[in-house]
Amino acid sequence: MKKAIIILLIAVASFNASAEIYSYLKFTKTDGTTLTCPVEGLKLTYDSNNVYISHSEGEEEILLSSLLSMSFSNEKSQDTGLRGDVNSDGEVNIADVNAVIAAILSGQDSSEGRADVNCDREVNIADVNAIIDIILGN
Ligand SMILES: [Ca+2]
Ligand SMILES: [Ca+2]
Repeated sequence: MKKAIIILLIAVASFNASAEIYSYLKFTKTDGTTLTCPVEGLKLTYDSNNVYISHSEGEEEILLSSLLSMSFSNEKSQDTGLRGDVNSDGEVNIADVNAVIAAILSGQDSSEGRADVNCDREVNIADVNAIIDIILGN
């Protein structure tokens, strides 16, 4: 918890200087997922449990204890960094299973490789099983 607050204070302190150079602020969470927010109109507030991020495209909140690091970036990351998150919406659920099945049936993987969940360079039923295992927590 203390670490998260320190990271936050450093980020806020360096924010004004960096905001002129970078377009996005990237939050990395302890589960490996990332959240990328546009710097424009960005406002950070926090209480003892959460950091609240308000920006030009909406509002987010992250549990302080799940925040690993923050960094500035010039690219909006499309990859949520979450294994099995084929459609890049930040969650692994049935929609990702459907996305893999669609890739198998069409023979085309439009997910830039994310449909190959088990990383064997093929998109097939084994990847569907891999996502189901992730959903079930195996
Ligand atoms: Ca998903
Ligand atoms: Ca595969």
